[in-house]
Amino acid sequence: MATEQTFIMVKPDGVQRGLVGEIVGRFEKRGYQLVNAKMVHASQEHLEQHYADLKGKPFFPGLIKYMASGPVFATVWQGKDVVKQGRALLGATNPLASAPGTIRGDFAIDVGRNICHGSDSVESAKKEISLWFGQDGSIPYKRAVDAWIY
Ligand code: FUP
Repeated sequence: MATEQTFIMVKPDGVQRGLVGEIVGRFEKRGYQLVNAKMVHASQEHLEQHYADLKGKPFFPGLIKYMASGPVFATVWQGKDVVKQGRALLGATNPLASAPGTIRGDFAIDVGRNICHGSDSVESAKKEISLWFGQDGSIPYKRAVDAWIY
């Protein structure tokens, strides 16, 4: 069975709007396995590391300020093709380009308040899981339901 993992984060607006359960539920119902989760009020330095690739973009200072404005809900998900399928569940970065039925397409209208983050590749998932969870990247456990999902 595939053990691919991705990092999915409910951003401060998603937490404030009470969308944690909705977002976690969509991944669970699809069949993906939650293998780690925590609430974090991240520092600016930590967020600058997370978004290091975007340093220099005009929206970078505003992005860091928004992400540091309140707690986020950081999660690790596991399952077949979860990086690509996780991005599909989230929808396009700009909610106005996100199809209805996706998380952003159902709950957001502004790119600067797009509710959630998902790793864009297996490589960045590894980096992000390590940045947010350190050594304890995931808590492996057997699910009886996998016999029906796979
Ligand atoms: P994503 O891979 O979907 O997280 O998208 P990016 O890495 O391109 O952007 C990261 C975050 O920057 C987005 F989630 C929202 C924010 N952003 C803006 O605020 N304005 C933009 O024009 C582009 C991105």
